Amino acid sequence: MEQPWVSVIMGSTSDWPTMQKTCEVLAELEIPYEKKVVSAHRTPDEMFRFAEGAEERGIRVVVAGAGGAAHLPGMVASKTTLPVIGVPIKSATLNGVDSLLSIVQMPGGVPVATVSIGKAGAINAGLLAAEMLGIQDPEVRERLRTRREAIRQSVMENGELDE
Ligand code: RP5
Repeated sequence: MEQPWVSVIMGSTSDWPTMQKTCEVLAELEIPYEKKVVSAHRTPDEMFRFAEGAEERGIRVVVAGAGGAAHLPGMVASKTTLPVIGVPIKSATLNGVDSLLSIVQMPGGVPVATVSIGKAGAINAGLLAAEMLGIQDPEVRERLRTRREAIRQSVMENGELDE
């Protein structure tokens, strides 16, 4: 199997419909990734093992999705100097504002790059991971440029509003 560059982790299988969007973007940009459930609350020892071993396994960026009291991205970030992108899952009770605040409010010293709540955030997490990898990989940069151009074209062709 191809060495994954990005590890997409999530606190629960219930996060998958959101985190799938990150994986779709990575697949589209031909970036090798792995995906797994790692829970800060339910599998804390496995979470630490994951975070401590990620760099040695060749992972370059971690995308972590979590909902509610969403400790996963911050806890993983505390055990690695790989960049960690946090995706706040849209929770049922507070619409993901709980997840957002839990992830974004890291104290100075241990960063988590936090994207927006839900599927838009998950898409942007995949793109942000690709942009990080693109710093050193011209092919990834080119694929990102092509994707942006397709978005521009789509707006140019379909953006006229009817009278
Ligand atoms: C978090 O608790 C997960 O990230 C998930 O968003 C939330 C609810 O998990 P389940 O009860 O659906 O497994 O740890």
